[in-house]
Amino acid sequence: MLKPDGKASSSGINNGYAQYFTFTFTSDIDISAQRRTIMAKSKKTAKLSCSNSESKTPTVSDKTILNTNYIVTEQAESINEFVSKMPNSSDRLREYGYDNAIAPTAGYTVAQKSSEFTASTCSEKIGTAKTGSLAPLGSNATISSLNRVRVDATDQSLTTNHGVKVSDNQNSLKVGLRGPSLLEDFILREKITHFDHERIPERVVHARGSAAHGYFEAYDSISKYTIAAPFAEKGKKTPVFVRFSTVAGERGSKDTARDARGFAVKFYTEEGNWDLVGNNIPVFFIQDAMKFPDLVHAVKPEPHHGMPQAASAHDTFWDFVSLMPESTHMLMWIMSDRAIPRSYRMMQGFGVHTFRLINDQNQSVFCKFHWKPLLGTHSLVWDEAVKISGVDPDFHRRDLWEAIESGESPEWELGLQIFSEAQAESFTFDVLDSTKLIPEELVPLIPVGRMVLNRNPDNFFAETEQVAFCTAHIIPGIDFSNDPLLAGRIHSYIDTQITRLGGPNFHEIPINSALGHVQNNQRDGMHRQALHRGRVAYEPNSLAGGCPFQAGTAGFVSFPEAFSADKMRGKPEKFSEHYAQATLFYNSQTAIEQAHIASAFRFELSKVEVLAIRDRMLSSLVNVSEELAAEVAKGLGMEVPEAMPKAFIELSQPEVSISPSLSLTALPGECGIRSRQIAILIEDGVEQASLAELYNALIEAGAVVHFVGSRVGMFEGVNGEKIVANKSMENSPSVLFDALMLSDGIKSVQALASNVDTMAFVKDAFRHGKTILAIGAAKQLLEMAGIATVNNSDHGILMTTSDELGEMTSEIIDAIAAHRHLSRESEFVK
Ligand code: HDE
Repeated sequence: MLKPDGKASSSGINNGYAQYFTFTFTSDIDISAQRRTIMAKSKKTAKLSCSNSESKTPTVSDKTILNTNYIVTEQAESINEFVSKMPNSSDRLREYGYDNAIAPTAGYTVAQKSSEFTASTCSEKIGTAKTGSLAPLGSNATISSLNRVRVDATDQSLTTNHGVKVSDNQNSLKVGLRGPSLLEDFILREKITHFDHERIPERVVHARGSAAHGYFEAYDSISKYTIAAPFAEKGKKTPVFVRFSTVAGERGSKDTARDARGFAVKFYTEEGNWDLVGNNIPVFFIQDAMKFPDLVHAVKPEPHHGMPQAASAHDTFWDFVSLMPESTHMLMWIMSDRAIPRSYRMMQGFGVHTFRLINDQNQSVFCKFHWKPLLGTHSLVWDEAVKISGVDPDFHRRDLWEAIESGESPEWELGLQIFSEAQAESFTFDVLDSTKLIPEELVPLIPVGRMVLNRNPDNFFAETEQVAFCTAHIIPGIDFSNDPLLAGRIHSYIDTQITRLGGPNFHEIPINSALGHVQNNQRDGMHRQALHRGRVAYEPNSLAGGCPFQAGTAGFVSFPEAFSADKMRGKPEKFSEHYAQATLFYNSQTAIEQAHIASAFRFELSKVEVLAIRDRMLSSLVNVSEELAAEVAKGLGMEVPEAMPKAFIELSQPEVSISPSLSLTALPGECGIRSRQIAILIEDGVEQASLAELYNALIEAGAVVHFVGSRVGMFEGVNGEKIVANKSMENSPSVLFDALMLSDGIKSVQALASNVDTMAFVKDAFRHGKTILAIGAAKQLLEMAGIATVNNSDHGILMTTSDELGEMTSEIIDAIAAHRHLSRESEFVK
């Protein structure tokens, strides 16, 4: 304790207030009570010093202080009584042995009689507009709904960050109207300083992304397999936040790059946040986390010149993967149309790794997670993806945003592949190898619920950018497998957020905070928001009644997996087989999908400058399919090389040789043409009656219909009707639409025919396999584009007259719902 002269007493307490006093303690009061006494006295003194002159120093004989001392002494006795209810560390006595390890006991805790026992300060009941009043015991205001941080400026004036109203937001402070600006302009400086620091480091991978809120709804309880909260009962809804992303590109890169897509789901459960951080592809390039930095360095822009952006078509990527045969299976997926999705809403999602599910008997099964989109799985074609990246680099972001804004909530079904350890042992591949999938024919999917995304974020930065997914975020009922790739991820995500979000308190950023319950003894760090009450930040404690106490079996208990092995670096033998599933994938594709894979390899390898790398990659492809290798070699003007030597010659026969579910065509979707973007080309003189009929039929079927003109604005129908084009061929070329309708009207068709943009529009729509309808005179536009108008067996080329249009509407809708008519593509894909 400090004496008024500032010298420390033997008790060693120095709380900054004590120096105003000279007093002594009776020896039977413990240290905590002494501290409270000091603080209580200081409180009183503060009041005194406000109302009395500086020279009036209070003394022990002061009646008021004695009175305070009396109250606190009484309180100290209560605290002593409270603390003495934990006479020993009984928890510690129980924490040994196997039984406790698999079923830890809950921590010992003592109920509090009074809130004062655990207060930081005796003055906590003194409330101001800033301090507020005493928070309910056990509460944590940094969690719960985002409402606690929503900000709305309606009817509000401008202020600085510190709440000072800003009179003039146009001019900096100057000497006179033409004089120098002044350093004292704290308003200008605050504004510019904040602006200077607006950017945070982007994600090392998956920097480019878009996200939305929604919910997961369980079809039924699956308590037989897991106690995980989202699956607890039929109809249970769990809030989710989902971020889709590309992998290689930087934050401002194009959406339609050839790439895997991230599919990360944060479930806000009452048992804590569960992040299922997956991709739209069920396998990965590498088997061990040790290789991830190498992979990412290889695919990112080459370090000497920083090119190319958001593209794998360059030497370093193919150099690396051609030397890593384990990546071959993933390469097949990446070169397939899966890597150029039509929409985030039309992608499957996969947890990739094998996880464990744990039930209330502590029994475990293995599990793989699959998301299936209700809209079906659909992709762009490569030429279209390339063109979209110029016309609208935000194509996927816009698509997701606009669909949700218009009430078209995308939906996915969650399916689980559940299998036992014994089954896993029997497979020809290792379930801990992330370059392998489990064919659905081998372990079928069990549908367990659906996910609906129905709300866009309020603020891109605060939510989409600051959301921090971590594979380490799991909840009771779910556990990791020993996949060595997963192990690295469990470390990586938390680590990366510390840099990206500026410290260890990123869990307090509103989008990341849990909904239900967060209490622990972690403290401080950059940007800390929680204002912890009390002086206890350790466990065990008796001063806070043992709180927060360990939850025992009510908390997360790791599955007790038995091990007996040598410590070593290495891979299991089954990991050495790299080609069987690459072949399975290739053989399970339709002919057109196979042709696209060959084209993609051809394109990518044609961008590789070092011929030896092309050759090495071809030699690896020979092991997948000689036909594929030959097709790619032909496209590169090369000979097919010898097959790359395999690590293991003796292979067991794979369980499945064809898996239809691996083709995009396996999921055509259940939504018809809902949310499909349809262009109707118009010009002055358009035949308005049939146009209106078509428009109404398409809108009724749920499509989004746009009138597209040579320019935006008003056009006049053949009978003087007014039609507004909301898009022009210049600002919205054909690649942005799913189907093209060419309207009737001789004058309109002639105007379109004389416009160079029209032919580009029609030819691209044709080339990209889209449904094209020509009404009446518009048939001429097809002919001009070289599209057969007689004996055309293409189901996506439709012709009718204005009078007969009504009879064709269902055929039109079916043709658009087919997504693409790729049979016409044969002339382009080879
Ligand atoms: Fe990631 N990954 N990853 N990853 N990953 C990141 O975390 C990492 C892997 C995936 O929308 C980073 O917050 C390692 C597989 C998604 O915010 C980083 C390894 C799969 C997202 C990271 C992998 C993924 C990330 C970068 C190999 C599919 C975006 C920023 C051991 C199952 C999440 C960040 C979002 C993001 C590390 C492999 C999916 C650096 C070390 C396999 C969807 O922590």
